[in-house]
Amino acid sequence: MSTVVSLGSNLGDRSTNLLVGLQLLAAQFAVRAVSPVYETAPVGVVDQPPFLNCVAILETDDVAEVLEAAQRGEQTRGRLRRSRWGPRTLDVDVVSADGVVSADPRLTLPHPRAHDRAFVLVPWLDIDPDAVLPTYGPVRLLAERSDRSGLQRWRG
Ligand code: A4P
Ligand code: MG
Repeated sequence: MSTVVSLGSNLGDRSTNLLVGLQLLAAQFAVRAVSPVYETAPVGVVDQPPFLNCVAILETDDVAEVLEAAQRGEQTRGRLRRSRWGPRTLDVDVVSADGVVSADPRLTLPHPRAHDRAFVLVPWLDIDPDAVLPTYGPVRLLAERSDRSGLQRWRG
């Protein structure tokens, strides 16, 4: 099954954090696509440094394994869970897995906040222009409706 993951970092060496997160996922799953990296204004808790964000599409038989790998990746980058939505070295969220819809609190699918987050929708659209978010609809429409003002392509 095709699984979409979102990576974000706003502490430390942000681009290395994303790269290491991607490498850990690539060691376990076939990676179909990786989006460009965007620098994005923080959403939620706004008084924190800007993020680098990107999205990747992976192939897996078991989406729970992607969450486990994502959480291992977060630990590898020494993530400290200080506050919800607060600064982090690496956050890896599972955005969507084909048509799977699940309210399981350990792995809610699609991700409950992905549908209005430009930092997820815009890079996802870059690598899959026909993407659809189960329950919410075409990513192109969701991206158009989202607040894209805080996003810019990151040129390192
Ligand atoms: N969990 C349930 N469903 C999922 C899922 N689909 N993907 C559970 C990943 N995890 C999922 O996650 C808390 C629990 O959610 C885990 O135990 C997992 O089993 P967490 O990653 O430890 O906590 P968190 O990151 O603080 O919360 P969350 O919900 O991931 O935060 P958000 O909503 O992702 O917000 N602004 C910009 N510009 N860029 C960002 O990347 N990120 C956040 C984090 C806020 N603002 C941001 C960004
Ligand atoms: Mg998270």
